[in-house]
Amino acid sequence: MDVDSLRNKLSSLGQEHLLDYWQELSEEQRQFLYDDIEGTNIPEIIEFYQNATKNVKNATRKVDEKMEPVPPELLGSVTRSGKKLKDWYNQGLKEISKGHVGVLLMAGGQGTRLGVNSPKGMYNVGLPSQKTLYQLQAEKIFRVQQLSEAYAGELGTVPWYIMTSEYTKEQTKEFFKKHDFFGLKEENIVFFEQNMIPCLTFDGKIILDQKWKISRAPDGNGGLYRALGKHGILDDMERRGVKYVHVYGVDNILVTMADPSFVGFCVSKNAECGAKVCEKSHPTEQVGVVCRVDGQFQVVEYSEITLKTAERRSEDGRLTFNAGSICNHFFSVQFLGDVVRKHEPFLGHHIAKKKIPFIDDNGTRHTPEKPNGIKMEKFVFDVFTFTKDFVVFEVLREDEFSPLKNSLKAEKDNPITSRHSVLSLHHRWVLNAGGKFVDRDGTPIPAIPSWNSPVNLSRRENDTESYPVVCEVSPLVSYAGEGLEKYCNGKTFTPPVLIDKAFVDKEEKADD
Ligand code: UD2
Repeated sequence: MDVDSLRNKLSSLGQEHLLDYWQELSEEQRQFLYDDIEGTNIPEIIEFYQNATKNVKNATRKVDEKMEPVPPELLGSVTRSGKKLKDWYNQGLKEISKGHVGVLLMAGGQGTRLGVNSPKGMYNVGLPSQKTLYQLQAEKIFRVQQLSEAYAGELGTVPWYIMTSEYTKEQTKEFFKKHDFFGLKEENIVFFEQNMIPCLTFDGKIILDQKWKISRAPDGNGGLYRALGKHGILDDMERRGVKYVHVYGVDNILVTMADPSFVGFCVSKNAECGAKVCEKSHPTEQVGVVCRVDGQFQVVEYSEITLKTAERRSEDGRLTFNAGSICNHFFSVQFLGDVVRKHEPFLGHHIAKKKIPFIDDNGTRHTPEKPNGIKMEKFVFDVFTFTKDFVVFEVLREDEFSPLKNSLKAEKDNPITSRHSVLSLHHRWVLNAGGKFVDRDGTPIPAIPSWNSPVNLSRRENDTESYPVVCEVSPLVSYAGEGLEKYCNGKTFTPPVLIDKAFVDKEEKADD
């Protein structure tokens, strides 16, 4: 260890404080810190910081005047595209059966708002099946492969790429192993790790997490692109013949993996890049909107626009900027290749002010109560600006979007709302397949049950909340409500209902 030269180097970069506790460290800790610092490209971090702070200053000029909605010809919609929807769905199934479609899960986030120590994907929101988010996703992959085989006569594999970070890697991998990869083939699940970068004080000094360790955080979900190149993931996609990738966030319990309609729509439009959106529910809803700024596609965060712009309405009465981003994207592998090889270095970092544990001047570690520093993050959607071949696909929130962001302390996007979203959707599937529901005493449950009716209150079971109707359908039985008629038509169910493989096997046996 050449500590003197390290000290000089740090001093020239304004980061000499990293060695403040050197004298107090054990040999082992010294080696750790030495390697930690030497393994960090500090000039690059400083450049990221300078660019990111410059961007914040420039961003104070509101983007309002430059924003335009996405032109209608680039829009597909599950409610407004009529018969084309079926064609897109079938086209998507064909691509899947040819092995052209992969899914990519961004699971490197720290999940601080949910407040659990394990990766979010391991969370069980308390469905009757007790399945975790990871298991639900795995089973949807399994089922969509089956559907595409049934349609196109060929079984295509949908490889599952899972981006983890230092925070989620070990536990996620162990969890998959413990659950035998949820019935998928191990070789078709590819884990890779995103980069961690140092956390900084507001004036750009690297924070020490321990006297012998730099504080680090994942480099944002846009860290995906660097990681794809670094770990040979792009090569893996090319080797497998994957042409299109559906990229999604871990927390949306309603996510439709490799969604054939979305994939088919994007492919039919020759898009390099696509965003799935939900119509913004009201002007002040806190979601970013997909739009064009200076002619380039972009997601503009709600905090970046004025209320006047957020409230603007078009002639049809809908919000002008209504394409709410739901962290669900389509990319062609060719485009990902361009991003990884050419554009990635030009993606700027966003600054998030956070409470970052630190070592104070006396050498004591603190966890602050107010933000004391910044994490720098790239955003997955910032690559939209690099393409002209971009499309937007609008889906229904009640069918496809219910993110698990918060603990039960919050009213929205918490484990109960996630569970409720699944149960409500599956209840509708069964009704649409011709099923009926009655209470234990045989009283029919109305198709649109009221939340507080006595019928519902009697259904509380072990739950802390009542539901319209407790009804869950396993993804192994139905991916999006299809194929349920034979088990539901003309049948009467008494909640709680779980339509899973065991249920289906029993029904089929009874029919024989
Ligand atoms: C994300 C979207 C937002 C909206 C919202 C809907 C971004 C930057 N923002 O906001 O536009 O669509 O979701 O739910 O996409 N992640 C990583 N590595 C990281 C950070 C995050 O893999 O370093 C993953 C994280 O595990 C999650 C996804 O990216 O699966 C979204 O991250 P988030 O929950 O922090 O983003 P959020 O809710 O602020």
